[in-house]
Amino acid sequence: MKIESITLREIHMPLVHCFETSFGRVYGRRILLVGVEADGVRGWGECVAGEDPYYSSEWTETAWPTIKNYLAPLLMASALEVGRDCEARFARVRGHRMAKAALENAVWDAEARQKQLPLWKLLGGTRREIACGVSIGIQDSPEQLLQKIETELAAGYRRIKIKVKPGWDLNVLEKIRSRWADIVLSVDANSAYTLDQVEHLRKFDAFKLLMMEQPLWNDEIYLHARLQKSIQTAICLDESILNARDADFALEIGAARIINIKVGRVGGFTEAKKIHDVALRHDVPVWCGGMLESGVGRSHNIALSTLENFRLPGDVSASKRYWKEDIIEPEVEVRADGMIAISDAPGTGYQVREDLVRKFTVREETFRAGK
Ligand code: OSB
Ligand code: MG
Repeated sequence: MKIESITLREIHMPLVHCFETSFGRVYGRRILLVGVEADGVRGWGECVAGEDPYYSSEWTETAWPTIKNYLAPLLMASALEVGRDCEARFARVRGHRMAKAALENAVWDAEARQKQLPLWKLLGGTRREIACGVSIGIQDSPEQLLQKIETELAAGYRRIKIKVKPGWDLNVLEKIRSRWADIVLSVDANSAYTLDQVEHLRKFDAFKLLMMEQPLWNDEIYLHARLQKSIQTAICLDESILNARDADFALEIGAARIINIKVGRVGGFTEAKKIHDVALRHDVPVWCGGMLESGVGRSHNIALSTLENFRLPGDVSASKRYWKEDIIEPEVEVRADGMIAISDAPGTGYQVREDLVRKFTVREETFRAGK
């Protein structure tokens, strides 16, 4: 594949509901989309970096110049065989995984379209439907949270995950469990606790959670193993796992019993697949995390979730939970049984609505090979 040009765009999309984590609240997204042109086909990728450097050190404003000045020129320097080759091509650039993933995934997307294969098959997936959960942000009141949970359960979602932080944790879990004793329930702390709070974290065991996601520091694995020895609830690592070596280490020392794979956080489909394989070898389930993606990133998350070890419901939910109008057609729909049906169409099975992309674009730049 010879990449002839790469178009980088920033689009603005207001969220239907604001989303609050232990980092703060977001009302809308500034999303970078990339389009790669190769041998007459266009592949799409989404950079999942946030508006601020809170979830990770990358954010919208670091991704743009990293793609423009380093990654796009590397990608267009010479032809590559397949999407898998991007990782080696980008290796001299340290970090910037979300920027790398946007390009790498666009190349996989182009490769699937060129080969007239569904992306999920190209990735090695086998599932014909995937299970969906929802991630519910911190609300203004516990009553508001209960109302949201009720709505999502009625929509069929198979796992409820709530965001927690000190002061918004045991009190709300108490209320949720007294109303729904048996629903599949998780918490995500986004590093809101420290190991000094082990006694407090042990109290989560009473609520029969499917998992506790990223309780401690984002750059720490070992201390999660210490915590896991002291609590019954399964720890799931998100922020701490940046590559397959991290995953292998974490599982070997018992720092987690579950891994959340986000394709942006780990630098693209190639590394995501490696983490999937490492977890499978350890007989540890993985699930697909979300980053409030537009339909482009969402459709890639769906394709990835068809791999066999994605054994738990992902944070891959319907377009309408996030957007008044998503930029793909059809929009992502979740069936009443909480599943998404996987399409047999070539590529992602979703078409990018370029009219809407243009409408939402606030800046755009095209880079060409040899320039
Ligand atoms: O930690 O999983 C997270 C959103 C932004 C940043 C981090 C996280 C999240 C979510 C939302 O939980 C998942 C989604 O619905 O896309
Ligand atoms: Mg998380």
